[in-house]
Amino acid sequence: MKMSRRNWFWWMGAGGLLPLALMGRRAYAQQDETQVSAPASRPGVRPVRTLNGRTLSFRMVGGVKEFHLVAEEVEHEFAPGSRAKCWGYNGTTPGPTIEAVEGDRVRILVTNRLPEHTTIHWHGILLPSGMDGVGGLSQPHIAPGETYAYEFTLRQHGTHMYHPHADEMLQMAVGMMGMFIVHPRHGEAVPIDRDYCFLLHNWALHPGSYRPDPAVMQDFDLWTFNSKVFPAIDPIVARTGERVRIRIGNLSMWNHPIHLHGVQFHVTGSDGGRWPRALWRPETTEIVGVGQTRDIEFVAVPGDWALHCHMSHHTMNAMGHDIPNALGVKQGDLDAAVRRALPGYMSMGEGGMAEHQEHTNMGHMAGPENTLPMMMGRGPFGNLEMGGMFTVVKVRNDLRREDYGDPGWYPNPPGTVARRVSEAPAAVRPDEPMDHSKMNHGG
Ligand SMILES: [Cu+2]
Repeated sequence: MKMSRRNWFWWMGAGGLLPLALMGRRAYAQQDETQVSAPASRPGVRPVRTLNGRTLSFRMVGGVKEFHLVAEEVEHEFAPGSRAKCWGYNGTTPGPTIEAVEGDRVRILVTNRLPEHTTIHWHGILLPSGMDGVGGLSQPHIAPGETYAYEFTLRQHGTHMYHPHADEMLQMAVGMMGMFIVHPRHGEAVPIDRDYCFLLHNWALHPGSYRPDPAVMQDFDLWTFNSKVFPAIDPIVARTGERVRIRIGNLSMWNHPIHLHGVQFHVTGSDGGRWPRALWRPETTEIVGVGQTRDIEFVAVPGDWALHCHMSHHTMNAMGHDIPNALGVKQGDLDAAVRRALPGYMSMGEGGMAEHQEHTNMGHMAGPENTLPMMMGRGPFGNLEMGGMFTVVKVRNDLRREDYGDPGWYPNPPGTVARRVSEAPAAVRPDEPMDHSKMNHGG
């Protein structure tokens, strides 16, 4: 790799000739833009694409791939309109994805710039006990200001994760996690054209607050793919006929049934690596349990296809869970009466909750500071009424191989969109009890 003046500075720093403490975040950013991870250059190995994120760069030191993670506080945006002080690595939550190849010797330097001690556990990776990162059990904690080195040889491939094993409840609740992808040494028997990865997480960022609350166990405000909520989550883009893999890890507090429209995918792997073909199974929803990873694969078919958690509250942004049920309640001029005491008050949901997005889109409901509306996103046909763990798999016939840009909305072929046939409810007859004896069973 070529040596520019900028990464010379980085090299000298990492080599110990300059104190690590002198290196600002800019040094890491430069490191990432001047070095490209090697997996791309191996035949049969396609680098992963971290949704809304990036892969961590490394340098070769005497045959060892050396990575450097800095645990630190980060300014994070879940979507425009919702920011928080979180903790993460190298400036982001989740931290950058570590990518390597089975058989690699890796050294991972971990610098602690947090106000308390930390460690990193390499979740699912086979390694010596003393490299496992459980503070107090496998190693001393990494005190603020200290740098530790982890070093091991990768003896497996698969979709793995990393996270602290020190004050774990708090440190994970505020965003400390990342993915660790190990590619098979001899490439993939069934080649992958596009390989995506993201982590599932949940956050208690109470309306009007700026620090995720680590004490919450169930009623979270934000449900994220790679610490982003819809509509700020990148689309998953592919060309018709390409084989797509999506690697999903879960370090949240809930199990998430992840559902993909448009195809039957195969569940093909986990942190146990890519499974033998006999174990692949067709599904359209796969539960990714807490602490698990799952790989799903499919051949892309053209369209705009929703990919989301099927827990319907997990595709909403901040919402109250203790609200009275207004469905079917005639509210009359109640609102006006309440507004005399509470300016701006608006009750919701007499005929359903979809009106929520109408009100927030039009600015009728300002909502608390630093809080996203419960429902967001606009598609070609109107409001999506979604938030949280939702994105769109966009498959097009005419995409270039290396194009990952958002291609816009799907141009449906004529005659393939559900259509209105009547505006008058009485004009359409509901169904009647069926006489099964008259059914034609074809023989
Ligand atoms: Cu979920």
